[in-house]
Amino acid sequence: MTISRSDFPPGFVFGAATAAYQIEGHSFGGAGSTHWDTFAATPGNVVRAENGAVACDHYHRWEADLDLLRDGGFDAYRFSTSWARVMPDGVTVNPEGLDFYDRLVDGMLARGLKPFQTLYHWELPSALADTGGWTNRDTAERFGDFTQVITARIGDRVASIATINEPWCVAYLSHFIGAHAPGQRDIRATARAMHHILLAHGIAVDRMRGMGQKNLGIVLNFDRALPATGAPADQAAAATQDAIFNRWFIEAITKRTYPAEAMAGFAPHMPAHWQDDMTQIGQPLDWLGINYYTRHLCAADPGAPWPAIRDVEGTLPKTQMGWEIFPDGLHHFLTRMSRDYVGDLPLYVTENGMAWPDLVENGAVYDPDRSAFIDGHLEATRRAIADGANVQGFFYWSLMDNYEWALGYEKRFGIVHVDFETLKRTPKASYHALKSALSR
Ligand code: IFM
Repeated sequence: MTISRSDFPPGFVFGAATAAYQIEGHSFGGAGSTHWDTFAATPGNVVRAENGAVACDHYHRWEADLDLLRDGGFDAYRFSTSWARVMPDGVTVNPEGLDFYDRLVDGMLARGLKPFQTLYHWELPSALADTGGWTNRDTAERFGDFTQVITARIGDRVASIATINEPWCVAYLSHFIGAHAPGQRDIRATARAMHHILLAHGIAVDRMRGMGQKNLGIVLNFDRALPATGAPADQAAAATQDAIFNRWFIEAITKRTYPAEAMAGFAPHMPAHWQDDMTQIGQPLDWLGINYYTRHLCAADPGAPWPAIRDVEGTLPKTQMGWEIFPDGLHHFLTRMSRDYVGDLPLYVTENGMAWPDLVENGAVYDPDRSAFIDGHLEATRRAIADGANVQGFFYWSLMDNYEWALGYEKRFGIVHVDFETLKRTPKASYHALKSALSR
């Protein structure tokens, strides 16, 4: 890698990220059923019907996993605390679950790692899915209760807390496209989830501020939406895609409005009196997390129902996910967020990474494409800082290969390889490259 720690301002935080359901092993420690367990058990939803029952067995191997972060020279670890582990039925507290996160946070501190916590990274307790999940306003209140319980236990030791990871995935990918749990394809359910997930964010922030908690943020995912051609219809398609994906959540939080291009579809399906929630949703944040992976080329799809957008395949090199590699998009969103929405508020790149079909050969994993990917995106981050964005950290997704949701265990994002038969960890060449970059 050409870039190094010394290319960034003093105090810039380098970390790696994971999420509870993707690594812990959900069959351990008294965790309750989640909508991902039932989604995965339904034929056709997940590759080989794989689920997070064992995942990387991080629940038992967390100490060695934290050692990898410390030994790699990282400053921080972005992890999530599973609602269904802490409250298996969404309401009743499981002391074993709280104890696990207590140990984990102490383990980070003992290794000099700053704990960056995320409260919701998608494992909704099944009992709450039964009552409508994110289409039901009450789920947002229950999320506030969970927030208070986990914060009372570990809030004194975490460096920062994000409420929700990638609300677009929670709402649109899961209720409109149907690719993630609960696998709905319904515009009314989507409009409600798009609003209630933001309400959950607002309620959680309120509850934590009431407890005196500091350093609160949210993690949004962004995807550069570009018109496939210069035709006005394709430009309009890209603008609609941008409104649904990139503007909906940040504009609710910073401007207390929803973009007109997205309301063109959702307005008739919004929950009653949604406007009354916008003050609670739009309260000040301490930081904003940006997850960025790729771009999409959008074309109009005349005659199709709203949003009438068709994806056009791009020609840039792609990762194992089929996602084009486009570091410029990261620079775009970092500078755009500062300029158009949050000014000087601290920004973190909370996820960025690539999947590749890595193999262990002679005990090592050679993944030069990943090192180049990280180099390119760190360079884009450095440029955004030079252009005035207040970026304070970068987290690689992911520390280790894990459960890639509907794509099962096939897509490998880690800088540490996991053999899903033996659960053996093998740091890849990119782990060593990043370690070397962080030491310079
Ligand atoms: O694995 C996911 C993660 O859970 C959320 N952000 C994107 C990653 C890669 O798809």
